[in-house]
This record gives sequence, C-alpha cells and structure tokens, in this order.
Amino acid sequence: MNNISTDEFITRRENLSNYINDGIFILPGNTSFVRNHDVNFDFRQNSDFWYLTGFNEPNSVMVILFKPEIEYYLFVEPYDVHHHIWEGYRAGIEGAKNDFKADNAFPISELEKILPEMISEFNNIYYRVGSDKRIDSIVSSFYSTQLRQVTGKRGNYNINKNQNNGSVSIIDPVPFISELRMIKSENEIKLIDDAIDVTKKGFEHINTILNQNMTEYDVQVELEYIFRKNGSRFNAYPSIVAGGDNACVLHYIDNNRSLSDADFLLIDAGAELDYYASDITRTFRLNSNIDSLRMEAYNIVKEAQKNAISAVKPGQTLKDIHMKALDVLIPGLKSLKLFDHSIDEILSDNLYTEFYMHGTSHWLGLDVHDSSPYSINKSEIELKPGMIFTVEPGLYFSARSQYSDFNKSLTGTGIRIEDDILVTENGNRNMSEDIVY
Ligand SMILES: [Mn+2]
Repeated sequence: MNNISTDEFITRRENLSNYINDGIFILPGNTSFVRNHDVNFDFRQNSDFWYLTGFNEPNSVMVILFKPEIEYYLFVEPYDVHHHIWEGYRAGIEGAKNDFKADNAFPISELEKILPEMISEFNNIYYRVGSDKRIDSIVSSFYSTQLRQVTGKRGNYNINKNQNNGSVSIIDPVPFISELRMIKSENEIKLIDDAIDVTKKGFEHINTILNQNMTEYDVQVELEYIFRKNGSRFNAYPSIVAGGDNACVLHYIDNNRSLSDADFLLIDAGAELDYYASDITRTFRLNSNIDSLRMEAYNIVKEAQKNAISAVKPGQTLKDIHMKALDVLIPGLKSLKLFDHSIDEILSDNLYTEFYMHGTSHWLGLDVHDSSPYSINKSEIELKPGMIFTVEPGLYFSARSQYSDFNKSLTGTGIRIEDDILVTENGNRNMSEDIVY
C-alpha cells in the first residue's frame, strides 16, 4: 500500500499526546474538486491528514479523543457497489477499521449527527476554524451554546464571566502537526531518497538529449515521462522549465518557449513518490560558447551553494545558512561590477534583493514547501538530525529590471542551483549531490 507502516501512523497519532492531554481533535481531509462538468481533478490527500491516517480517499474526517488515552475515529464515504462499478473501490467503514486501525468508523453523511455528541464531552476543541464548513458550523454552535450558559442569556448576564468564562476553548492543532513533521523518520528519509532518485533519472535523461532545437515544453514532457515511468504519479509541484530570461520568473510554468537563442535552461522540478517530495534545480548550459560574465555569475551561484551546504550541521539555523550563501553572492555581485557600495551597505539596505529576492532554504517533506515552522515563539528553529530542507541560491538578471548592468551582457540570465539536504549527527548529507550539473 505504502512504505510507511501502520505502526508508524499509530506512533504519529500518539505523538499528538505531547500537545493534547484532554480534548477532542478534529481534522478534515481534502474533498474532491470539480474540474469541469462531471469530471474531477486528480485527488491528492491533505498532507496533515495523510501524515496521521495514511487514508487516501476524499471527503473524510478524522477525530481523536484524548481522555487522555486515545480513541481514534474516521468518518468516510461508505463502500458502494455503484461507485465501485463507475469509479472504483472504497475502503468504507470496514476498511477504515480493519486496514486503517480506526477504533470505530462512520459514514461521512452522519458527521452532523455524531460529531456534536462527541464534542459535548470536552472543553478543549482542537480544530482549525475555517478548514471545513460543516465542522465550523458544529463547533461554533456548540461553542456559542456553552458560552451562553456561562455568561447568561435573555437579559440575565454574568458580565464578569464574559471575559474569563472558564468555558470551551477552540485551539488550532495545525502548528502541533507541523512541528511533528519537522523531524523525519528513517522511513521518511528513505522515501525522500527514493523520490530524489526518480528526479535524478529525469535530469540525467534531459542531460543526454538537451539541445537548442527543443522547446521548454519538449523538455518538460521528456522529464515528466521519466518521472511517471519510474513510479511517480504526480510532480511534487509544477515543473519550471525556463530558458533565458524566463528563468527570472521564479515560479515560471508557461514552459512554451523555444530554446534556440537561450544560453541557459533552468529546470526546477521534483518527482513526488508515495506522497513525499523532492525539489531539485539545475541550470543547464545550452551552448559551449557562453559569455564569460554569464559563466562567472553561474560559478558564483555554485560557490554560494557549496558554502551554504558546508555550514549545515546541528545547532545552526536556516538564517545562518542563508547568510553563508550571501557571504559569497554579495562579493560576487561586486565582482560582476553591479555595485559600488560596500558589502555592509549591500546587505543592510537589502540592495542584493534586486538580483536575489528569495530565501535560500525551505523545509521539504510531504509538501515541497513543508509546513514545519521556521521559528517558535519568535526563536529560530535550530537544526537537528532528521530535518530535511533545500539549499537553493540563485542570481537573476531580468530584462524587466532597471539595474545598471554596465554592458548588458548579463541581461536575460537566471541561475539557480538547488539540492536537498539532510541534517545528520555530525553535519549533513547532500541527498541529491550526484545529480548531473
Ligand atoms: Mn525549492
């Protein structure tokens, strides 16, 4: 079914007890979305929901009661022969209990009947308000009923209790799940290694066939063909295949231009495998005769990436890693004669953001930009073994920009190099190091 064991899903649910002692936890999965008329978009489960359930069907809701011992319930679409004939199998109530280890399971159509009874036993409701209209309505009607019992109604009010009513609390549990997702298990690391391996096969294929007679689209389909062929049903995100100035659009996805007059092709793409993402960028040279200033810019980015990765070890923060990239990029911009200012001025006045306008790193996991926090209570997250993130410095010299490129030879060039880095006990492992340059 998947490479995360039933036991690991149980452990993840139990880990919520670090945050929740007494209360009801409610998390809706993703619903199916209409693409047009009676056709839906490909379904992809909500990552938090997947992380805790491993349940891959739309329109489901998980509920855990912490008493504090755990009772785990799933609301699901029931098995239905008509649905089986037209669309396929569903686990249904029995499958949710037997295969997904729910203590009990109910048809999703009974949510409005059963959930209010479950909620009524608790004062702490762990639910992100706004994530599901039906649950919003159940939670808010319970909340307002409880509140009115404490503060009074119909002209008989307890005004003092209105501020500190000792009544029901609604608490957002998503930050807890995000923190749990920050440290990857052995199995998760293996899955991300496998996803990176699929991406590597795609990039290597492109490296052997790439030429200036291709279009960005030609490259995209060849790349994604290799992803699909190697077991990745979805990309982790839409592939960015950007020649020339298009590489200065950070999330460029039009992918429709000819490469005939481009020097570089920036490919930022990643296969998703069994729900886990990879995220790799390479800037390929399309001809062997590229202007030396452009090549100098390329080498600055490469050097910045090397410098940043070599600093990755437990105790550092992603801000520290970003600074290590800037330590190379800013002098590099000066050597390209783009600034007369001092390095301190370029940094403190953020002048470099004309050419480097994004961060150096983001977490990687079930989401390409994994949802884990960058700071907790205003203090930066310190790196620990098992964390995975990208290191992706770049330089962008867009034709739309007003910068003073003294001979315009950099204009229309975007360069980024990105690898996926695992923090280890003593330093780091570059998980994608062997992907072609
Ligand atoms: Mn990235």
